[in-house]
Amino acid sequence: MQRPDKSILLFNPWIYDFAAYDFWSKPLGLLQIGSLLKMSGYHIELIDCLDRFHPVLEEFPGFKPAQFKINGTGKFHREQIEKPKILDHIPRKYCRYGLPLKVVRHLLGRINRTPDAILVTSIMTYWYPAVRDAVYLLREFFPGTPIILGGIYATLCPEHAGEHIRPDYLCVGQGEQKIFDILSKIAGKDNGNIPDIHCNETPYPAYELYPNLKSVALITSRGCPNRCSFCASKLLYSGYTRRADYQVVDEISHWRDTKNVEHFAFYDDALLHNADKSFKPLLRRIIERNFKIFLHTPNGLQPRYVDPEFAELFHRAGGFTIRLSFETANPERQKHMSAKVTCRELENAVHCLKNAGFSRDNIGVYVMMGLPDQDFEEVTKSVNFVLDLGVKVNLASFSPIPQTLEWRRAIAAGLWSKDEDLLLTNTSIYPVWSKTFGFAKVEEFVYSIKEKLLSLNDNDIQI
Ligand code: B12
Ligand code: SF4
Repeated sequence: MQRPDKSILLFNPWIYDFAAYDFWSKPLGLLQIGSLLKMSGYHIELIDCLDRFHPVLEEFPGFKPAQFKINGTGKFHREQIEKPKILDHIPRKYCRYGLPLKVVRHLLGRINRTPDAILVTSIMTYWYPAVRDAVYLLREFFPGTPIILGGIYATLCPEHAGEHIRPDYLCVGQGEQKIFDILSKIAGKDNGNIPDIHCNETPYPAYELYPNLKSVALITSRGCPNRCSFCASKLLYSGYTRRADYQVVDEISHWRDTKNVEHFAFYDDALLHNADKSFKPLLRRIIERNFKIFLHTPNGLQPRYVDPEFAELFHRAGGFTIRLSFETANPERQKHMSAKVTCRELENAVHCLKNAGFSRDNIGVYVMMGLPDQDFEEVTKSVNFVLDLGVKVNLASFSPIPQTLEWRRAIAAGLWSKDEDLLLTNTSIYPVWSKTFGFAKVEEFVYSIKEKLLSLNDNDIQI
């Protein structure tokens, strides 16, 4: 049954932060839900405040669609905004990253049909003020239209989201089924034709809604079999499921052919889990199709599963940017944090990747800093260990995500409290370390590392 009389607006809010950079960012969950709704007959529109390439920018003097970097990443537009009071002590600019406010107002004003419902997504928990402002704005333009909030923040902190965002409906967890229940409630009747979302024929995320699509975020699997102490993966999805290879390859082919997309970023939590039966066959299919594309793995790969066969297949398939999850060179911490990696395994992974043809510039290793009982020396040692392997370091600052093991540890150690404002979990302010050593001292340390990395021509530091 077609329902073109019913219209839905998908909305991806801005980022409010001290820093943000576009690593092929896409609101994948929102786009998946959008495509299911489209398949079931709704008219769908999208405003993605993080779309750097929106042609509407050309209509505004002084703004231009972003420049395109060779690897598909780049800077967001940004406007300085008032810092929330609780972050007043941080001597840095706080900004709205993404499309300028007046451009978003213009896009909203251009919608000539009041939506029947608005779907808003949310990503980092500490970006909630941007979600709140987006909801205010949407209410100003479409008073009376129900607003449904979902996503990672909504799932990890539902009470907080209910209180601070006040959506009309809140979706906690996976949204594919729940959205139809919510829309039924709104319509006051059974929604009828819910598409079969268990089969492997789920529609591709609604990327066709982007007027100028440069990169696509893909997932081949959902969930993670590991249980790292700092990670929220299990809280977001406790199972582990995979898509069929052919479906992923067909999706790549579809966006390559219809939208000329060359950059594909995998958003999987555990891309290499059971790789012999999953990701390797997928790479073989990609190689057979000879797509001429660039593949990126911004989420760290587990070094243990990087073997010569994977490295070679990935290189031949178009592998371009690789991130490896290491976190620390401290063997004790490796054991109790995740038991997912050892120093030897990282060495081996780097060796395989270099042998397959990947250069230093393509390989980045995540080193974590700011954990509750971690000191500067451990981080320095870990950074040096990675640099000695001749690859790049990506510093990742620890954020105590509510309900994770590391969050509990921080509370038990008296370094954190249950009721801490989510804004203080922002990675840019080194949440736990700032409390232990003071922000200024931590920043000094981080800058010393940054300078060291820059002196090695490392221009891709993520902090
Ligand atoms: C891909 C990813 C990234 C990408 C970018 C993601 C993006 N969109 O911009 C990269 C690699 C760049 C990244 C970076 C970081 N990330 Co990250 N990332 C993820 C990851 C693995 C997947 C997110 C995703 O897209 N999933 C797939 C989609 C399909 O799922 P989904 O969005 O949840 O959507 C479903 C539901 O939520 C719901 N839904 C979603 N929206 C809506 C809307 C409505 C209306 C409804 C009804 C339903 C609904 O339905 C969808 C389908 O079922 C998550 C972990 C995870 N498992 O989610 C971490 C995660 C979000 N990242 C996290 C962190 C900490 C980071 C970093 C800060 C790490 C660091 N220290 O440097 C950085 C910084 C980010 C930044 N400044 O941009 C944390 C979040 C912590 C927090 N406090 O919120 C997570 C949860 C991982 C973790 N450690 O536990 N990340
Ligand atoms: S391997 Fe990655 S996704 Fe899985 S639990 Fe550890 S950090 Fe989270």
